[in-house]
Amino acid sequence: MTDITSRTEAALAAIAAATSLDALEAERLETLGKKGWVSLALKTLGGMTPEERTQAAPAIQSARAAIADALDAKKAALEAAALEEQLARETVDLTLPAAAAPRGSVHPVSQVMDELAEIFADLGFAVATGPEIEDDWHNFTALNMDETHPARAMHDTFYFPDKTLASSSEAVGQQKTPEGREVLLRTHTSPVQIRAMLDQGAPIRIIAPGRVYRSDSDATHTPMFHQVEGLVIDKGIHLGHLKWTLETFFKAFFEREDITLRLRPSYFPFTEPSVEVDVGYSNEGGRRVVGGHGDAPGHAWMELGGSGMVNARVLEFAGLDPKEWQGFAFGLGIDRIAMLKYGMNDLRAFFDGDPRWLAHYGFSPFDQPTLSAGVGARA
Ligand code: FA5
Repeated sequence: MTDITSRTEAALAAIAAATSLDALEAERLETLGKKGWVSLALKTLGGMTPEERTQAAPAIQSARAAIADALDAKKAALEAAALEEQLARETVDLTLPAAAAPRGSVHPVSQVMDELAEIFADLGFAVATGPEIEDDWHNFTALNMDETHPARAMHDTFYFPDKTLASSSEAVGQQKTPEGREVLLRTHTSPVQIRAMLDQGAPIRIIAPGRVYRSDSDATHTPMFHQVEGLVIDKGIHLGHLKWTLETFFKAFFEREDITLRLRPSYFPFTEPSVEVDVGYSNEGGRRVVGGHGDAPGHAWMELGGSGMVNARVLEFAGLDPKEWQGFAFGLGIDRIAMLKYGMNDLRAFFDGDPRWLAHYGFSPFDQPTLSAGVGARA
């Protein structure tokens, strides 16, 4: 009994003095291990008479419990101290300069979007956004394309099937908004015109860059691509304002003064009159280079987007009085103007995620476009 008490005290002192997990494990084996003295003492209980056992057992069991508790507590303390020490050793000094050059690069589409926003901000345009999952009212109806309008079919729209209506024998239904409008992926950025007019009223001066979707794929068409919408609503707005705005934008964007635009009569249900915007270019060493008059020798015209005066019916759909307010709108393909500025020839490579392509055509994250430093500056 005295022997057990003194051995327990010695074991508890050794546990308290242990300075490493290895020393603690040695003490565990010495006491509670298979051949440890506590385990051996417990085994002797089997050979005792019931009276002897009643007398001896409590001391051995309480020695085992005290040693086991002390081992657990010391183990937790040693582990916590080891973690503290590791955390102190592994601190990172964030004030040190980066050891390696930045690995990622900014995608040309993101760079061109920043360039657009910079140039249009200088012309007093704010950036507006709208949802990519749209409804057919904003994407078509309010833009003067009712349900039977042939232009709806031309947009190769992705609709959302309504799985809740589908059964094995039934055709899959169309997902609808609570107002009964069909849900779709927007086919152009023009629905942002409607949202901006309904939200802000007039006057308005916005651009709306973003992703759009059409079931379409070849070297100059991808199922997801980017457009930038422009919308100006004010009093006394006419086509001259549209032409000046586009010319000023393209001169700043391509960083050339000799940009010549041709406005070609066209048709969009949401603009009247409608014009397509062509720019003069020449071929230099197999590369299209913007600039000059498209009818000049060695030159041609290239289409960059659609535009026109906002149709009076669209103003009415968006709650504005066409007798009081007029406006112009345009929609440009961002990927196409990026191809033209930075010399890529296949649009599909934009979305392959190939690091070699990104390393070649991408931009440094530190190369922020600014008008003073040049919107197309490469680091
Ligand atoms: C439109 O989408 C009209 N919403 C533009 C508009 C806005 C007109 C405001 C008038 C007023 P369009 O379908 O032509 O128009 O597309 C405009 C531009 O998007 C095209 O000139 C082209 O540059 C680009 N584009 C069209 N389809 C694709 C595609 N699949 N892949 C890449 N770019 C495309």
